[in-house]
Amino acid sequence: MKNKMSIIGVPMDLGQSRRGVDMGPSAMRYAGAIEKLQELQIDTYDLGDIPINRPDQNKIENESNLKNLKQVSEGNQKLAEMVDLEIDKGHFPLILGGDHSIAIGSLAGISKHYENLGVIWYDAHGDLNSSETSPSGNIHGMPLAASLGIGNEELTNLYGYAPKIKPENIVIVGARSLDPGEKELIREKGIKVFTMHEIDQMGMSKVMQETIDYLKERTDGIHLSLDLDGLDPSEAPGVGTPVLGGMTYRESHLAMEMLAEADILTSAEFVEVNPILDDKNKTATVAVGLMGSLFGEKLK
Ligand code: B3U
Ligand code: MN
Ligand code: MN
Repeated sequence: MKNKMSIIGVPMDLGQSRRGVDMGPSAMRYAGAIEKLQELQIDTYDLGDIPINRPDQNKIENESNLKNLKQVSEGNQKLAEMVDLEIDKGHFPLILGGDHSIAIGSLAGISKHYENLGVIWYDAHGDLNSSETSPSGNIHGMPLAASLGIGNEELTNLYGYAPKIKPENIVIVGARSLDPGEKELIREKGIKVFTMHEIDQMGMSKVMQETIDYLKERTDGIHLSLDLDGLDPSEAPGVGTPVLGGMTYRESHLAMEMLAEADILTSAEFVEVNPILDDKNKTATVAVGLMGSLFGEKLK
């Protein structure tokens, strides 16, 4: 991994309906994210938080069923530009969310630099909905589909190109809440998914080894998109859409340690930490602990 890391906070809560996830970057900073990275002798460049515009409550700007489409795309455009620039400098981008809609901007900025960007989507959800299949109109349920070029054009064509990624370069880990349209897309595109069923049956070690081997041979860069709701709500309660039966704290640390050892990541993001719904900043603290394992705590 590159030793220079740029940290970008994205206080975005407009991709879903519960307020508070905009405080995710603050919560992870407060839990010691930057200090943790510095302890690991990483050269950190903290770029602060991207300004996110609020929707004007007096104006109905939305013509589609997608909530806050304009503000979500504006925020993501800024994020894409910033990520692109940091990679140009040779830095590893670490993005702190914010709801998962920000992955649209992250991937838009990152993917410019790779022919075959791999993505590990660590999440209870598939985030593969489009405006047609979404049950909620929440854009945080759409970033993976948008990055594949599926859905509303303002999202799919963000940063002026589409698609950002290819279906065969994606691995979803921890899924246990998939909508019918998402299941259909997974089947149609042949997306590799390790649901909780596979994790229970095979064990996390084998799941991660297969994920690493699969992506290593076909990609030229790998982004980790880690949604804290991938973990079980008993261990990460501060998330907007908790789903029972998730990956444990221990399984998650093992997954991060295996990624550190394989040394394959070129960018990462931690999203959906909501301190308002949390128990004494437990979820942000778990996120920072996972960053420790991901960036080599056990190897140093
Ligand atoms: N699949 C549902 C729920 C959801 C997606 N991502 C989260 N929740 N965090 C949807 O609204 O698209
Ligand atoms: Mn998600
Ligand atoms: Mn999720």
